[in-house]
Amino acid sequence: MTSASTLRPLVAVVALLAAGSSQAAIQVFTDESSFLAALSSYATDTFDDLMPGQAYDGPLSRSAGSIGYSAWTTPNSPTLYGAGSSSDAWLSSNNAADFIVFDGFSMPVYAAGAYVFGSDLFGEHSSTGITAVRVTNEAAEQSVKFKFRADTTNYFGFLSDTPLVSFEVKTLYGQRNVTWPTVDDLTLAAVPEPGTYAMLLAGLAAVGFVVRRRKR
Ligand SMILES: [Ca+2]
Repeated sequence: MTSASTLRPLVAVVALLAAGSSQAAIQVFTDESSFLAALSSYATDTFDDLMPGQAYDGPLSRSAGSIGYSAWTTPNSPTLYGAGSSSDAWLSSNNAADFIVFDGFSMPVYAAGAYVFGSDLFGEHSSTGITAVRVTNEAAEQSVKFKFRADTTNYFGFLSDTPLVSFEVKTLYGQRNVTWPTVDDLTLAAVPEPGTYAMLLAGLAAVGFVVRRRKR
C-alpha cells in the first residue's frame, strides 16, 4: 500500500518531464518576412558572387555575415553550379538528384531559412517538381517540409531551441521534368531567440547564485 502511494507521484513527474522535452522542437516558417520578424539578428548569403552557368568544385567555404559555413552536394556529384542571372545569382547542384547541404557552421546557429526552388539544365527557373528541405538540430530533431511547385517564392525558415547541425535541400521530379535543387538568400542566425535566451539567463542566474554563496 505505502510503496504504491510513493510510486505514483514519481510516475507523474516522469510524465511531466517527457511532455516538457517534447516541446523542445523546431519552429517552421513558410514566408521570409515572418521568419525574419522572429529573429533579433541575422545575416544573409545572397549567392550573388556566383557566375550563372559556372561549375564550382565543392565543398564551398562560404559565409553569411560573420557566420562561416560549408555548402556541398551529395551523393552523386561534388560539383555545385551557379544559376539565376548576373544580377541575382542562385546556388544549384550539378546533378539534379543530389542534395545541397549547408553545415559546418563556425558558431552555433539557431535559425536557418532560404528560398528553395527548381532550375533547369541552364540554371533558369523551372517550377516543375517538388522542393523538399530537411533541417537537423543538435538534439537530433528533424523537420522536413515540402512544396509541391518549385516556385521562386517558396520559402522555408526554421527556428530551433538547440543549435542546428544541417540544412539540406532536394527536388523530386518525374523522368520528363528534371529539376535541379536551387537556393537563394540563405539566412542564418547565431543569436538564440528570447525563449532560448530566457533559459540561458536562468542558467546564468543559478551559476551567479552559487558563486555568491561561495564568497561568503
Ligand atoms: Ca541571389
